[in-house]
Amino acid sequence: MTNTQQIKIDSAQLTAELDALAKISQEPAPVVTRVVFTEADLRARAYVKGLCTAAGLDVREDAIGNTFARWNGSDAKAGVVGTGSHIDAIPNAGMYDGVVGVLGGLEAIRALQRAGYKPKRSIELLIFTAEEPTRFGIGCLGSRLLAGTMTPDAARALRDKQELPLEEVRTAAGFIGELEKVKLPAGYYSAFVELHIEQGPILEREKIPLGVVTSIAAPASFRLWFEGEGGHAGGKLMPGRRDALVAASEVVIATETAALASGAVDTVATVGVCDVFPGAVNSIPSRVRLELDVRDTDSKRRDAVIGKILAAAEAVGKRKEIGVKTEWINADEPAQSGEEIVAAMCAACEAGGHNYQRMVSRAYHDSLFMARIAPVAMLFIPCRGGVSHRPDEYASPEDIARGTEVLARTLASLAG
Ligand code: HGY
Ligand code: MN
Ligand code: MN
Repeated sequence: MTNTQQIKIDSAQLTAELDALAKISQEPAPVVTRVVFTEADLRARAYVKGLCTAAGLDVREDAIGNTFARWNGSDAKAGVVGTGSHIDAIPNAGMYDGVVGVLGGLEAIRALQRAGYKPKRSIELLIFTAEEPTRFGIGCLGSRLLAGTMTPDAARALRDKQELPLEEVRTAAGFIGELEKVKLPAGYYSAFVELHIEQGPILEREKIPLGVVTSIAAPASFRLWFEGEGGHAGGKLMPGRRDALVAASEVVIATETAALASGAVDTVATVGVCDVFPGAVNSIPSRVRLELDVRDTDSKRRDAVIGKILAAAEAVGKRKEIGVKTEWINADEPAQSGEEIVAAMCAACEAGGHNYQRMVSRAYHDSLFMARIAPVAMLFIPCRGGVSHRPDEYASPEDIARGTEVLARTLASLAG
């Protein structure tokens, strides 16, 4: 293992690169919006690829835009050690979510190069396409295809909010080739580690600078459509109205009630989208589309909560004569981190004299799908107030440098 004294993180360079990437956004600073395959996303990809090339890494992209920057090891036949995350950002987001794992991963590699470390196993930095569900409605599109948990046909069926098919959007963005070639062969990676901000309050509250993630909660999301009658807000009297939004509102309340009643703190449920049609103040809502996100570290408990939500939707539909339709988006299993990767990460924290704690990830990440094809672990750093997916998301240069240093040591121990 590399002498830890030699691993020096260039925090000023890393901070400058984080700031430069943050400026590549569809919205003016401090807001970061970088939706997949938009012009801003492509500029951001070009910027990071330029940094990888400057570091002497071999860069390639697959048909969905997953980007691989490889530091060749001496044993070309051995399984590769992967690290990385995403650079796409939801609307009105911050500058650290995902990006810390990509630029921190690159700086970890550069720090190892500066320390004279020579990997046996190749080390590969990944930028996953579309970790966020913003454009195509499902998260982790790139890592799902790469891990083979989503079929190319299922991906080809996806359309964005403007009804543009994925195939049209990805090829227009310059990503051609067959989606069938995205899935990696078994054993391609011997390990995958992802550095990420916690997106929660625990590390900051407990004043612990690092979190070693032992499991990633299981996300599920689905749409509920409510079809009522609509009509004139003045002329139609209250009795006999079939107001789709009133029915949907009962289900929104039932969603929170079901999550709170699950008996576990790990159960969370959110109605993040509510589209009302026709959306005129003087017109009774005739159609409502809800999008729901339900998660838990235990998928059975999660599914029991979803069952209660669907039962509430059916009941209100019957009572108010409102048509209710369910459209599934995803229901994934949780992921357990690989014991040997967790051990390497804990040893790397201890080698640097850094305090850490083992913890759960309640947000999902590309590691959730990389865990289907390789042993994984995530390394969390604190984010101020636990805030994320907002422009005031913040991680300090010290916390980022510490996480990057531990990532570098972890990569060095895994790559032999
Ligand atoms: O929603 C999530 O957990 C992730 O930030 N996309
Ligand atoms: Mn996110
Ligand atoms: Mn993320």
